[in-house]
Formats: sequence, C-alpha cells, structure tokens
Amino acid sequence: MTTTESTIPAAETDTTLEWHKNVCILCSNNCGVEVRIDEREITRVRGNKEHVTSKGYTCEKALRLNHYQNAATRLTSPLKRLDDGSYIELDWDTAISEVADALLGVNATHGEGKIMYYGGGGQGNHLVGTYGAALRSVLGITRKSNALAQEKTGEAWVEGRMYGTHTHGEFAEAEVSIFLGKNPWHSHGFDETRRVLKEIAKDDDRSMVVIDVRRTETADLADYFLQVTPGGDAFLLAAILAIIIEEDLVANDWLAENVVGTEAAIAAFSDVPIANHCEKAGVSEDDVRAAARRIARANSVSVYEDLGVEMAPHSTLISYLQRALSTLVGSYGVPGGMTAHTSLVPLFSYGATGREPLDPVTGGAIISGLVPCNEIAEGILSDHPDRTRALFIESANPVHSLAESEKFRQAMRSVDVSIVTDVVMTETAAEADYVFPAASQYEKAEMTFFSAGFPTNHATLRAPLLEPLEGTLPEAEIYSRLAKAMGFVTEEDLVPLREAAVAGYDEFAAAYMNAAAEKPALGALGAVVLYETIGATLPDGMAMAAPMWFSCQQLAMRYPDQVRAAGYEGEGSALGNAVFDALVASRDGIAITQHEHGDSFDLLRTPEQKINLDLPEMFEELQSLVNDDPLKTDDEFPYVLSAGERRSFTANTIMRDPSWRKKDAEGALRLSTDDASDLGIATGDRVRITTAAGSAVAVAEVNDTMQAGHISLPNGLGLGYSPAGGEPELTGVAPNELTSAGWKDPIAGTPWHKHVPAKLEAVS
Ligand SMILES: Nc1nc2c(c(=O)[nH]1)N[C@H]1C(S)=C(S)[C@@H](COP(=O)(O)OP(=O)(O)OC[C@H]3O[C@@H](n4cnc5c(=O)[nH]c(N)nc54)[C@H](O)[C@@H]3O)O[C@H]1N2
Ligand SMILES: Nc1nc2c(c(=O)[nH]1)N[C@H]1C(S)=C(S)[C@@H](COP(=O)(O)OP(=O)(O)OC[C@H]3O[C@@H](n4cnc5c(=O)[nH]c(N)nc54)[C@H](O)[C@@H]3O)O[C@H]1N2
Ligand code: SF4
Ligand SMILES: [Mo]
Repeated sequence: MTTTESTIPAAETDTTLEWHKNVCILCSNNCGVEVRIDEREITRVRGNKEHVTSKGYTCEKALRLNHYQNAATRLTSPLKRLDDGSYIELDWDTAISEVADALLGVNATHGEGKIMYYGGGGQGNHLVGTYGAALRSVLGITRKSNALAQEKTGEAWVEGRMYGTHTHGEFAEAEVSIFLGKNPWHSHGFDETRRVLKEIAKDDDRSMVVIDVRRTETADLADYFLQVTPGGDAFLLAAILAIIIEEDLVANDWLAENVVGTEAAIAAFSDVPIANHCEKAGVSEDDVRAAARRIARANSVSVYEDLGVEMAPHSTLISYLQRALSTLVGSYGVPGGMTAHTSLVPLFSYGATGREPLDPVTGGAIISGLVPCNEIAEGILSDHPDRTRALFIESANPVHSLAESEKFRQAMRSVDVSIVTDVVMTETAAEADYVFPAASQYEKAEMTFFSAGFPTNHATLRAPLLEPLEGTLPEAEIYSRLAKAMGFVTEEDLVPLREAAVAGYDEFAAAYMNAAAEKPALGALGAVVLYETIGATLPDGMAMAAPMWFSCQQLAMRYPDQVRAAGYEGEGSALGNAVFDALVASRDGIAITQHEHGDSFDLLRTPEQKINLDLPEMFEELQSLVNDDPLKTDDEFPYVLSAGERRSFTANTIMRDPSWRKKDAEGALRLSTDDASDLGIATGDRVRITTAAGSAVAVAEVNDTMQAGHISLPNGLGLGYSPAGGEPELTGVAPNELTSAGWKDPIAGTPWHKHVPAKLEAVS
C-alpha cells in the first residue's frame, strides 16, 4: 500500500516530535545533543547517545540552550553608530559597502598592518575563524588576538619549547590524574567529565590529585587534595619536583632515551628548599611527600592545568614545572599519560622558540602570533605611530572579557573604525561603529577545533537546525560580500570555479590552483572561495563548511596512515576527500585519525623529536622564588579575589538572559566562614568589593569550601539584558570592572585574574 499524507497519523507529522542532532555550545566539550523544535523554540534537549565523544553525556546547562538561540536581544539588522552614541539600522548592501570602504581606507591612510582582528570563534563556532583568516590575508592584517592570549599563551610558550606542539592528558585511562587550578566538575574539558571523575573516585587503583585554593566539587572526589595558598602553586610544584629527585623517584632510563636537558633541570630542582616552599605553599610537607610518591609510583600520570594557575602569579613557570613533573616520572606517550595529538585545524601555533617577536607598540611578546590581550587597549591608546587604527571583532566580547573593561571601551572609541559581528547586542557591540548581525550557531553549519583526542581523534560538523533569523547572515556570507565589495573577487572569477567544483574535487583543485596563480587574491581568500564554489555543491545549509575540504586534505597529507587506520580508503587527495565526505554526512561526529601510543614521539616537533627540559628562563624564575611570597596582597587590599570562577550556571558571556540560571541568580561573592564572621556578614547580605581598578556591590555567600583570605566572583556576570527592549538591566558584577590591565605575567602577559588584591566592606 502506498502511504499518502492523509494516512500518516497526526503525531508523526508533528515536527515538534522530531529529534534533531547538534551539539551544546556552552563549553569546549561540545557534547552531542538531540533537540526538539517548536516554531523557532528549542523545547527539549537530551544527550545524543550516538555521538562519538560524548555518548549521551551532558551536564545541566545543555537543557537550557534555548536561552542562547532565542535571546531577546538577538540582532536582526546591521547597525551603525551615530556621533551621539545611538544606532541606526542599515540595509546589508549599505553596511557591507561602508565597512569595505572603511577597512580599505585604514590601509590607504595608515599603511597595512594597522587593523587588528580580535576573536574568531567561541566555545562552539570555529568555522567563522577560517573566514576571518581569509579577510586577514587579503587586507594584510598581521595583528590579531583572541581569548587564548589571556589564558593559554604561557602554556603555548612552554609547550613550544618542550614539545613543539600541544599535549593533552588521557584522564579516562590515567592511573593518576592531576587537576591543577582546574575544577573539571564545573568547567569540564574532557569527554564525559563527571562520569570519568566519579569512576576515578570509585577505583582503588587510580588516584586523583587536586591542587586548588578552594575545596571544589572536584576536590571532594580527590584522593589527594592539596589546598594551596593563593599564588602558592609554583612553590608547591617546585617542592614536589625536589622531593622526587631527593627520594630518587625519577624515571632515569626512560629520560636517558626520550628527553634532552634532563641534567640542567635536575640540577635546578635539586636546589629547591623543600620545607620552606611547602610552608609558603600552605600545605604540610607530609601531604606534599605523599602526593609526590603517589605520582612517581604511577604507570601513567595526566595533568590538566587551567585558569587557577594560568591566571595567577608565576603562571608560565607553573606551566613548565607541571610538565617537568610528568616528564621526570616518564609519563609521556604511555596509555593514560600525556601525549601530543593531531588536529583537523590547529587552534593556534605551538612554535614558540623563546625569541618571540615583540609588539612594536607595547613591547609585549607575541606568542603564537597573538598580541597579549592585556596590552591591546594600551597599544591603541598610545600615541605610537604604528598603533592599531581599526578593530574587527568577531564572536567575542572583549569589553566584558578582557582586563579593565573601561580601558577597552576607551580603546574602541579611539580607533578610526570598529566592527563587531555577533548574534546579540553585547557590551562590545555597544561601543562599535558597525555591528553585523550573525545567524546563530543553530542557524548555520558550524564546528570547533578543540578536539585533542588520542589515540583516536574526532571531529563533529553540525548542520543548521533552523533558517537564519530574518535580517541575519552566516559569517561566510558576510565575508564573501565584503571580499566582493572590496574587489578581491568577482562573480566572473567564481563562475568557472563553481563549474569545476560540480565536476569534482580534483577538477576544482586544479582550476583553483591556476586561477590563484593568475590572481593571487583568490588564493589568499581561501575559505571565501571554497564557500562560493565547493560550498555550492554541499547539501542545503552546509556551504559554510566548505573550508573543511582543504583541512581534510591537509590532514590526509600529514597523517595518511593514521587517517586510513581511522577507516578511510584511498591515496592522496582521494583520502582527504573521503574524510570530508564523512564529515559532511555525519551528525554524530567522526573519527579522523587513529594512532598508537608509540606515535606520540613522532608527533613531537622539537629538533631531536625528544622532550626538551632545558628552559633557562624557567630556572631563573624558579630560583627567584626563594625571595618571593605567594600572596600579592597588602594592608589596603588584604583579600585575594578570584575574579571569574566557573560555576554550575556560568557559560562565559554566551547566555545573556539571567533567567537561564537555576541557582546563584545574582552570581554571589563567596567568602569563608571566618572572614564572614570577622566582617559580620551572612549569606544574602550586600558587600562592597573594592580593588585598585574599581568597586562594586555584590550579594554575599558564606561558603565553607573557601579558605580565609580568599574570595571569588563568578565569570560571565554583569551582562546587560532587556527582555522588553529599553535600557539593558545588569545582573551581578562584571569581573573586569575590577581588574587591571597591568596585573599580568611578565613572560606571556596573561592576566592574574585569580589573584586580584581586594578589600571587602559590609553594606548596611
Ligand atoms: N560552567 C562553565 N564551564 C566552563 C566555562 C564557563 O564559563 N562556565 N568556561 C570555559 C572556559 S572558556 C574555560 S577557559 C574553562 C576554565 O575552567 P577552570 O580553570 O576550571 O575554571 P575556574 O573556575 O576559572 O578556575 C579553576 C579553579 O582555580 C582555582 N584557583 C583560584 N586561584 C588559584 C590558585 O592560586 N591556585 C590554584 N591551584 N587554584 C586556584 C579556583 O578555586 C577554581 O576552582 O572553563 C570552561 N568551562
Ligand atoms: N576576569 C576574568 N575575565 C575572564 C575570565 C576569567 O576567568 N576572569 N575568563 C576568560 C576566558 S578563559 C575566556 S575564554 C574569555 C571568554 O570571553 P570571549 O572570548 O569574549 O568569549 P565569550 O564570552 O564566549 O563570547 C562569545 C561571543 O560570541 C557571541 N556569539 C555566539 N554565537 C555566535 C555566532 O555564531 N557568531 C558570532 N559572530 N558571534 C557569536 C556571543 O554572543 C558572545 O558575545 O573570557 C575571559 N575573561
Ligand atoms: S556545557 Fe555541559 S553539556 Fe554543554 S558542552 Fe559543556 S559539558 Fe557538555
Ligand atoms: Mo577560556
């Protein structure tokens, strides 16, 4: 019997009962989800059991994704700022042509290299960054930055020197997992995080070491919880290293074969005054020795450092010391240990040599090609002739997320022109000369390049769930229109390339090579040309994914054996095409490479393909600890404020609607029981918090997980939101109204947001 429409029961035609696959975009885990949609509302969300990495896992936040998709402040028209600070709507053609002229004008007036590109993707959208790269390359934009330059550049500087590449732990397998200034229970960071943490806690043969200033939810599951004094991590790690040398727990034979610079490192660590450093770190020497022995005894050790140390004093040194630790105990390239991994597209470069170029305006080291975030505003506000004259900001909210918000606001007002692309009106968009409204991440194809899986690495390309909201465009289309308006590409250039793409990938590759040889801008435009050509051959809504064809080719060229081991067939370009076709077809994610642990050393990019422990700058800083104190407080500002803690309902600034939070509505200031009683404060009271940079009033939460002298505010609060239009209302404290741009690591320039000296007063 042929089924006609009328014979299908009503329930089956009800689109609200269909589940659509995508991922959660609230943190880098990008757990696979299935959603139901009614009209344009995401009405239900559940974990996707078929998803390659998350296997059905989600946390509580994914359920509330509709607050992102349907934020009341979604942008629906390009905007232009008038002199009085108000905005008018522009049609797309006018907006594109004015911005194209403005950018070309900056190059013409000041010479190339004075435009800065900031951002390029958040927790869920990295395809947009491939298009940003196209714009940079045709406009000669060399100055760029993004959030990585306020957290991961110190780590990259160390990893570049030690491994020449990025490394990651295997926490699901590790005998000992170390979480250093990292609270994975809330911040996640590896697949099925809470499941893995609970498994480790249950398993008598495996151990968890947590080094944190607060007794976190993760610390509650730990076998060894070292509650360090704020800023004490360098002292603590130095002591652990000295202990494993003193007690002869070092993996000597393995080191001789796999590591260079061991002698210099051992000499430096042997000098560390163990008892003195344990005392400064605030942890008993017995506890430190017990943890050191457990780590050294393990067959595999994986370490995850995060913001608790990356945004605190001695951050770059700590990045080195914790890697020296996993190296000295021989835990690289073994199952459950640290290892390098493949990337479909590297997040950024790990080629640091210690001789990084210096920013001509501020003098800060440009690590991995990124201007240190803390120095961007300073450079713009200087009178240096080479200062940045224009800002192109995409998928980032630096006025809110970078140190000293007021300074960044002033910087945006002082450049010749600033452009922001976002889905909502943000603190940053509210300072821009032009605002482009982007289609949301559920209205276009998107993916991320966070994946660091080993031995198997994965990638998930998402298909749109909805048509772009009226008035918005996917970034690929915005860039394509800009490139055309600036005259870098014409329809005539594209027609033959589109025809070649229809004929096949190889035909396209040959035609594109020839076209780029004749007109180099076409080569420079990379992603835009692929979007316009290969993009047109992809299934509906997937055109924005076209640049991944090139990335899949590169992956197959670099790792042909590992790509084949992951299940793809073919040689040369056919192999890359096979990965790309699989990526486009799958909503559950795919394996892209399959390694063996023996490959870990082949993935190193150091000259001898060995790990390098000899970083003289680090030995110098290590020695200087003897004359240093962990706490950077003084009589005026006696507390250490962690400005920006991850909690159960924080997600950077992705969620603006305060009603998405099921608890901690205002983002409380947490303080210890002792400090609360000294100040006469109870939970729910108002407290004034003051730092060198500013002052704010927050609601207090007396919390027995906090140590005396340490206070914390959540990240991502203090956002403006106006459900009914009108002036946006603020909820909670914006942490960077309290931070200073000059408070930063001397090597990487990364901020010390977790260690802001502060004072507290009860508000009556
Ligand atoms: N829920 C949620 N998850 C997120 C995010 C989010 O906004 N919300 N953001 C994502 C992003 S972008 C990132 S980078 C990660 C960050 O993830 P994490 O780094 O884990 O997050 P934080 O809470 O900022 O800091 C971690 C810990 O550092 C501790 N800490 C503070 N000072 C010190 C110190 O001096 N020494 C030590 N050892 N510890 C200290 C804090 O007590 C805290 O437990 O989270 C990601 N995941
Ligand atoms: N004091 C303090 N400051 C901090 C931190 C801290 O712990 N303390 N944490 C820092 C860290 S680790 C990070 S990673 C940064 C994060 O800060 P940012 O790098 O500024 O990123 P997000 O807050 O994630 O903002 C992402 C922006 O992208 C927009 N967006 C979402 N989807 C799309 C899309 O499809 N297209 C476009 N064009 N835009 C989109 C969102 O609306 C939002 O405005 O904050 C940092 N700032
Ligand atoms: S916020 Fe939760 S559900 Fe979303 S990606 Fe992160 S861990 Fe997964
Ligand atoms: Mo981050």
